Formats: sequence, structure tokens, C-alpha cells
Amino acid sequence: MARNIVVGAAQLGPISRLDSRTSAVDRMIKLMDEAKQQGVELIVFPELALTTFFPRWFIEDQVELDSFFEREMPNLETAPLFKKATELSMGFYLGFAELIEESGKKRHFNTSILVDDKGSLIGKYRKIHLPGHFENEPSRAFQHLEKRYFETGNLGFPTFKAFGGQMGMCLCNDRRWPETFRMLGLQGAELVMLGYNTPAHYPPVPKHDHLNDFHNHLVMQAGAYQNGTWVIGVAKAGNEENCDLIGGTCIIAPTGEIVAECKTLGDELIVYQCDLDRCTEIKNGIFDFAQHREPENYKLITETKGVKIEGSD
Ligand code: ING
Repeated sequence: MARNIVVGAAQLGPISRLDSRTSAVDRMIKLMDEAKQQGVELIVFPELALTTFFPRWFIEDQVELDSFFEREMPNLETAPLFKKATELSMGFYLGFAELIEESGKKRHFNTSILVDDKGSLIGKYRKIHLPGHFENEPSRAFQHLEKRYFETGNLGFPTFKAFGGQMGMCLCNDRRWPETFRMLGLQGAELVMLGYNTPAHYPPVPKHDHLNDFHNHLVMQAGAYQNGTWVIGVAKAGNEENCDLIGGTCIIAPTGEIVAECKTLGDELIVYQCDLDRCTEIKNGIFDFAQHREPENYKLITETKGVKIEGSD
């Protein structure tokens, strides 16, 4: 018996700094309509899908910076997305910049939510691996100030029982860290959704730029295979405010095989019927954690942050 779920990966092309949230929402609604035609039950959108990737600029004015964040979800501009989801009986993953006030203090997170086919919130994730830097570095062609603009996520790596299986979420740089997928895998994740905004040019090591598309798939395919889970990776792509972002949106099976991939750098939908029961081919075999993991030997992984070489001080 197959536990099938028809998943849509909805890549978005560039969102410019002056684009309204409504224009981004309208583009996502158009992709939802197209997805419905193909029987999609769950659609995945990118990281920071409502605005341009603003961490590429050093923004000193806090009011301007906060204008890229959502204070409620849903809100006036995103309500149509929730309404459409309910009309189409389609669940969705959405990445956005989240601003909350807690005991009088403003807090900023790079967030994703999972919403069910009735428009109700199932769960939330806040990005834990924040790449880039904290101070303005004018020598860079563009900044990557996620460490400055967001706090480290404070919700851990939760999974959620929904859509007939165990669902997991993460965001962009999280996919590069095996700990992310293993934390979700150890909770039985069968389908991991993640959005990303990945510049084609990585200023610290320009000679690796030609490897960015390869590294993008490498880490997601490894995460899928090593944890026996489906992975849905969705890009905000294209030349956004003069900064090239990679595409490579894809749907990856628990075997690590890419079963569907976007071919453009614009708004593009790919669809695949994911059989969640296929996860057992890996979870009950080569990566049967209970049978084969040896956590007593992995203490360094949780006890240290950086490299620790025996014998050196
Ligand atoms: N973006 C990038 C990512 O991890 C990056 C940052 C780019 C890291 C290129 C390494 C190389 O995909 C975000 N938003 O995390």
C-alpha cells in the first residue's frame, strides 16, 4: 500500500526591492492554480518568499529593515494565499522574515511555516544556521548579513505529523549541515521541505563559484539518502537586484535520486507523486538508525563547536 502525496515545488524568480508582497503573493497563487491542475496536495515555496533577499544590503535604518518583516501571519497581504490554499485544499510551506515582540523586546527570525489544506498553521521553524557575517564588509560586491538581521532559531528542529506522514522543515544554509537532516531523521522525517536564496557568487571563495549548483544538490541528495527521506528544495532564483541567485529547485527521493528539477531561473512549478512508504527502503535497511548508529562514539558532535585536535592546545 503506497502512502502517496502529490507535492509541488514552486520556484520563484527574482523579487525586486520595491515589489509589493501582494505581487509576490499573486505569483504564488498563480503557481497554486497550476499545481491544482496537476493534483498537487502540498506546495513548497522558497525562503524569504515575500520580499527580495534584503540581507544583501547593509541597512542601518531599523524602520526600513523592519519593513521587510511580517508581524503577523497570516496578515493583510498574505491572507489571499491562505484563502486560496483552503479553496484548493492545498497545504503549503512558506518562508518569510518574522518579527515578534516578546516582553517588550523585538525579535527577528528567518522563518518557515507549514500550513494544512484548510489554511491552519501546523508548525513553524526558525533558521538555525545563519550564514554570512555581522559587520558591513564594503569590499564585497554584495553583503550577506543574515547574522546581523536574524537571531538564531529558538524552536529546534521539530517534525510534524501531517499529510499522512512525518514532515520536517529547514531553511537554506541549514541544508549544508548534516546535523540538520540527522536531527529530522532521528524524529522519523519522511519529507523535508526547504527554501533557499543562494547567490551564484560566493565572495569568500570565488574559485568555487562554478561548484555552487553541484554543492546545492550534493547536500540535499546526501541529506535525503542518509536519512531515508524525501527532500523538496525550492529556490528563489535569477538575477535579483543585480545579484545572481542559483536555481536548481528539485524533488529528491529517499534514495538520493533527483526525480524532478526546474529548468529555468523564473517562476516554475515541478510536481511529483511522493510515496512516503519508499522511505522504509532506506530507514529499515542501510540507514536503520537503531541497528547501526553508535552515538557513544559521536560525543564530539554535540560537545564541541569548532575543531578539537588531541594533543594540541
Ligand atoms: N544562502 C546561502 C546558502 O547557504 C551561501 C549562503 C551561499 C553559503 C553560497 C555558501 C555558498 O545557500 C542562505 N540564505 O543561506
